[in-house]
Amino acid sequence: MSRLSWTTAGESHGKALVGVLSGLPAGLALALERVDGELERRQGGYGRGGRMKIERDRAAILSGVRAGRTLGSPIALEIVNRDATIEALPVPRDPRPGHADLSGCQKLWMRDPRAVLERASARETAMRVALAGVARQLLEHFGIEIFAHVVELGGLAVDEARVGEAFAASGGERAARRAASAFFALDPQADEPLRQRVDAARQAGDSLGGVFEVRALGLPPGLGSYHSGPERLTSRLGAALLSIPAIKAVAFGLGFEAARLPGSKVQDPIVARGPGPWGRFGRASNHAGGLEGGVTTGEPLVVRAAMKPIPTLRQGVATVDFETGEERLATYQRSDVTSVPAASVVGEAMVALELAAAFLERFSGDALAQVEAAFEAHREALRRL
Ligand code: EPS
Repeated sequence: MSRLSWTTAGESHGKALVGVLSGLPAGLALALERVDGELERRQGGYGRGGRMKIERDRAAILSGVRAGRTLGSPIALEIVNRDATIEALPVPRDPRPGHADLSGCQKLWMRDPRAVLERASARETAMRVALAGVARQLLEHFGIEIFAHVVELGGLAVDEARVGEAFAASGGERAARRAASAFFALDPQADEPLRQRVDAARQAGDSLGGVFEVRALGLPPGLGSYHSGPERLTSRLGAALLSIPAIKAVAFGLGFEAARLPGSKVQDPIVARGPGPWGRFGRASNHAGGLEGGVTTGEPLVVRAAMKPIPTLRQGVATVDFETGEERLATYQRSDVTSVPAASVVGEAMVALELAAAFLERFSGDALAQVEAAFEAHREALRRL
């Protein structure tokens, strides 16, 4: 048995993206169409650009699965790139601000932005979504749902009352409401104004950022650790979300608002609720966002992430020509106006991968039945606590 770990390889316009996920127990039934469903979702959302009309992301499973069940061995996935033009694409002379073009060239001592941008591209997140599409099925087996939705785009926020409503509804209703939104939002009234805002930005040759929220429902208390800083789930999930390109801020629960309120308004009182799924203790509120001391409380995990606008602009952005040293506008080929809805799918994936790892650290086993036994023992111990 090994810890859950994963890695990806592949350039944006290379032959394929590949990924390996190691450490899942043997015997987990996988619905492979779920993986492609997530990939399709990541390609969608209003405001995407020309590249998404070319690609049709589908994951092929190369190893680790037999007759629809995990073998416990590493699972290798492949997504073939249709736009596999890396050898023919020019080397840009003008590094684009906001991407890793210049900082990457400075790192490599090369005037070759293509050597940098092919891997720095957010295309790589497709494979993360595929790997998480597998890993999250372990969490779902134990009744854990991970759900992301867009709460703000281009400065326009959705109605939080509608979000509350959707989380009070069933999982199916919640998913249907999000699927009906071109922005993957839970407020049906928000789509039209958001669409207008994106259209105006497109016309102006500009781009838009936004905020998404990821929630994890059904988490048992006691995942993660307070033993050391890096082991805290708060730092692990924060790092996981900040590893997504263009993510600039992450906030748990009340987030920055907690800094502005007195302590009496921030704590989550402990209450004796009678027997619940995790024993007789509960919380009267969830301002912490489901983590205390870097450990899950049994309340939903609630985390938000802010994405900056796409840095490639049709209206042009100032840069310097590598050859002549003259200031000019960066070359524009194509880009998205916004990819906040897609980023929310990636955020969901990153939270799933990190929570699946924490889950298997707490409830380890070579085979699913062993993980189930460890999980049941925890549930029973909490009942007696
Ligand atoms: C990206 C630039 C665009 C995006 C790409 C990320 O690609 P291209 O340079 O081919 O137009 O479409 O995103 C994806 C390909 C994807 O699958 O999300 C970038 O510079 O990060």
